[in-house]
Amino acid sequence: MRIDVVTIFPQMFSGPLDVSLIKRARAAGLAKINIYNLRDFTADRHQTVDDRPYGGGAGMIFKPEPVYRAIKYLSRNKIRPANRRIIYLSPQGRVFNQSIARRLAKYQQLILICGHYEGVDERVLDWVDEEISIGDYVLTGGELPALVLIDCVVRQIPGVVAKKESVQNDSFSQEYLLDWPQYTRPPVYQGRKVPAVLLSGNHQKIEEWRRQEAIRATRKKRPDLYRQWLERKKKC
Ligand code: 9WO
Repeated sequence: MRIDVVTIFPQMFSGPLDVSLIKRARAAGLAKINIYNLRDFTADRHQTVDDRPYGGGAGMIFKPEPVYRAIKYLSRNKIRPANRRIIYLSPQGRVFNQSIARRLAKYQQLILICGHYEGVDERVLDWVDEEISIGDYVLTGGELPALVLIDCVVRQIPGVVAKKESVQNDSFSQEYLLDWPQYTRPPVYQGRKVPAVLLSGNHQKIEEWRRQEAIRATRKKRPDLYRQWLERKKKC
């Protein structure tokens, strides 16, 4: 998979994409992530990316031309349009979740457009396949949401997370349950004991305990998810 990011702050991407799992996925060639500066797609001497909105009001918005040139440039490859997704990160988008991540992981190329200031000229959305939000809050730009999306999508690419079961066992992956409580050594810390079942060596008992605890945690911490889980269970 290839992920191309268009931003006016490329610096924001060095660091998060150069550590841990994402770093390994890139080194292994499983995820080819490239960051492009929107200013490189301008045609004027001052590399202007923004302008004042018609109708007045505070602030600036992205001009359409540089964004169009960036999209055109990044679409100049052998990938069929059906295998490419152009995404704009904004609070107006569909709220991101694990199933969107799983769907996006199947594309050959993602082009992520990061807005800034007060947004983009509405005509930019004509070239965008989907608008995605990572939650109901406003940030200074689409860069952090792009990083969230990349992190989540890349670990869905086969081979990125070492054990196949690790990705499948995650919260949300199979059936919208939260993680079960986890413990490591020491067996007693500050008077708090690790549940005996986990030390028992009885793997069937451990599996049953984990599932019950996952259900309990979901009901307590995320009643909204618990209701969804109950609904899905009824159907099966
Ligand atoms: C700022 C602003 C100021 C005055 C009047 C209207 C305004 N709209 C905005 C605004 O929404 N700015 C956005 C900043 C434009 C797109 C990039 N920015 C952004 C993306 N902020 N938050 C996101 C975002 C993206 C995905 N998920 C959550 C938040």
